[in-house]
Amino acid sequence: MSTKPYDLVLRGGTVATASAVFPADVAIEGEIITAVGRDLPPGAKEIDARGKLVLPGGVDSHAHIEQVSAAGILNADTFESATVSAAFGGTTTVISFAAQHIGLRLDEVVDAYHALARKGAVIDYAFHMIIADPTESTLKDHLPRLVKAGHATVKVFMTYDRIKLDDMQLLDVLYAARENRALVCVHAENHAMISWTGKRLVGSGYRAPRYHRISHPRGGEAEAFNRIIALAAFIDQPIMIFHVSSAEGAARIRQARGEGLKVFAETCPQYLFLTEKDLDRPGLEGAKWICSPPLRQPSDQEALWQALLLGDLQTISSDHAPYRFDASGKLINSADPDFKAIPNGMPGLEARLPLLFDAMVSQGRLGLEKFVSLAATEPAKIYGLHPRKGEIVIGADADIAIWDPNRRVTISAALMHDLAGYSPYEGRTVTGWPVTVLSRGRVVVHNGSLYAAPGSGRFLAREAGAAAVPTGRRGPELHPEQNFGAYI
Ligand code: DUC
Ligand code: ZN
Ligand code: ZN
Repeated sequence: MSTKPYDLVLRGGTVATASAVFPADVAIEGEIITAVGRDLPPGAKEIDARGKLVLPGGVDSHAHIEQVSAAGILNADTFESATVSAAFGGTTTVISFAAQHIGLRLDEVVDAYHALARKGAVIDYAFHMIIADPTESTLKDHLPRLVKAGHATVKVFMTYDRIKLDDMQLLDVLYAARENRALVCVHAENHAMISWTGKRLVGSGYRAPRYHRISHPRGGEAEAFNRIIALAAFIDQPIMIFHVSSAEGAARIRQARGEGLKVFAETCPQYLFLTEKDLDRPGLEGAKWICSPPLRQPSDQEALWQALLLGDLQTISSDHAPYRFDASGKLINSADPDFKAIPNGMPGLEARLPLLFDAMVSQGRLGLEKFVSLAATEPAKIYGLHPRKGEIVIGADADIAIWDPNRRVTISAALMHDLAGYSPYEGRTVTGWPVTVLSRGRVVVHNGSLYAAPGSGRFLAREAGAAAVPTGRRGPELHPEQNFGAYI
C-alpha cells in the first residue's frame, strides 16, 4: 500500500516557536503545515534545512504602504515593492492601513486600499482602518459593517494637523470599537507640545533636522499615553499603543498593565537601534532619520529592551513609511525645508527581522523564542491572525522563513527591495539572514531571488481576538447601578 507523499518537506532543520526550540522536519500539504516531527516520510519536494533555523514567517503589524499621509503625500512604495521587500526580510504577513481623511467615506477608503493590495501584494495582508473623521455614519454605519467584513482594528492619531482627533472624538471611537469588538491602535503624542515647541524652534531659526527631536518633547509621549489610557479605561476598551520611544512612555504602560488595564504596546527597530545622533548630521542628511515619535537616547533604548523582556511591549513592528531623499519625498515641500516641512518616516520592512535576529539571537539579547514571539506569534495573536499565522503548528498556513544563523550581511540600500533609495541602517553588519521564505506553502524567496507574482498575496479577514475583549470594568459613571440609573 502506498501513501501519498507530502507536497513539501523542510528536512532536518531546527524549529522554533515562542516557547520551544527543537530539531524537526516540517511537512506541508497545499498551503498548510500538516506535520512537525522527527524523520517524517518523504515529500514530493524537499528543502534541505540542515544547519538552519525554521521559523514562522514574520508578522509586521504596522507598515504604511501606498498611503496618503496626513500632509497629503504618497509614500514611496507600492504594495508590490513593499511586500517584496518584506518577503526578502523574512516577513510573510503585513498589516498596513486604510487611511480615511476628513470628508471621505470609510467604506470607500477601505475598498480603494483593497484594490491596490489585490493588484500588488506578494504576501498576505490586512488593514488597520484609520479613522480621521468619526462622523455618525463612519461610526454607526460603516464601522460595524467593516468590522463584520474582517477589519478587526482601527487606528487613531492624537497628533498631525489634518487627522488628529480631540478627546471627545477619541471617546466616540473607543465607544464604537467596544460596541463592535475591535481593537483600537493609537499614535499617542501631545499635539500642542509638538506644535508649540516646533513653532518656537523654527521661529528662532533652528531649522535643521536635529531639532525635530527637540520638537517632540519626551513628556509629550508620556502625557498622551496617560490621556489615552485614562479615556480607554473609562470606556473599558482595549488599546494598542504604537511605537513607544521613551523610557517614560514604557513606564506609563507598565503602570497601566499593573493596574489590570488592557493596554498593549509595540516598539520599532528604529527606537532600539538608532538614536538622536543619527539625526544630527550635516546639512539636510538627517532628514532621512526623521520619524515620529523621534529617535531618542541610548538610555531609552535600554528601557525599551527592559520593557520587551518584562512583556510590557509585546510586538516590534517596522512602522515602514518610506520617503525618498528627493523632491518626491523628504524634500517635497522645499529644497531647503525646515524640519517641520520634512515628511516623517523611514523604510524598515526588510531590515526589521535581520536587525532583531542579530541582536536577539546572534548576540543573545532575549533569545530565539522571544524573537519568534515578538516578530510573529504575539502580533498574530493580538491582531486576530493566530493560529493561522505566526506559529509553526499543524493546521497553520505554511508561512515559514528558513534562516541561516551564520550568514553575515552588510545592510545597504542596494540590497533592499523597497523604493526609498536609502537605508537608515546603511553599513551595519548583521549575523543571520532569511535565505528561503514560504508563503502558504509556495516558495516566494530563495537565495536572493523572488518567485512570487504581484497579486498572489491574499487579504486576511480577521475577527478581533482575546486582546480586544473588554475587562468588564468600565468607569463607574457608565454603570447604571452606580450613576442613579442613567444609561450613557
Ligand atoms: N510617523 C508616523 O506617525 N507615521 C509614519 C511614520 C512616522 O514617522
Ligand atoms: Zn504613528
Ligand atoms: Zn506609523
